Amino acid sequence: MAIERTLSIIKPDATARNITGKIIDRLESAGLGVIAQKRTRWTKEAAETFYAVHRERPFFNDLVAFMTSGPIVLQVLEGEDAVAKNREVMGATNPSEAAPGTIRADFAEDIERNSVHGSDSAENAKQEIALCFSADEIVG
Ligand code: 3AN
Repeated sequence: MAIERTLSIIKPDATARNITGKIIDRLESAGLGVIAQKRTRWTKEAAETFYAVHRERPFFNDLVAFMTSGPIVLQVLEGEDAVAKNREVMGATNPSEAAPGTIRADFAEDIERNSVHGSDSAENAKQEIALCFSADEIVG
């Protein structure tokens, strides 16, 4: 297994409920290390750029509105098989389909307000990390 990096976002539904620590605990307990982290609030432009791949989807405008509705926590996670490991710990996009014990099964409110994002491939992880962090903000 390779040491990988992946982008993680704690979404506005989770920051609003003050559960960022609980979510980070799940990630760290699974062997993922936080090597970059910042709390911020996205502009509409930043959210649209990040989710550009979903531009044609019917939920795009709602997703952008939600992701700009409050603070988020951007993180780079590092560890063995970090991309797949993070998605395993997150659980399925729709919390009603998420495996028991996953972040989304335990904390997500619905398919949109689903508490966390995780890159879905190593290639997308590289792009998303570059979009959200400068090299000097990542300290491994
Ligand atoms: P994931 O975050 O599990 O990789 P994606 O990349 O398919 O899921 O979707 C990106 C985000 O768009 C999701 N995290 C969720 O917030 C939102 N989303 C996805 N599908 C839907 C849907 N059918 N209705 C509303 N929001 C959705």
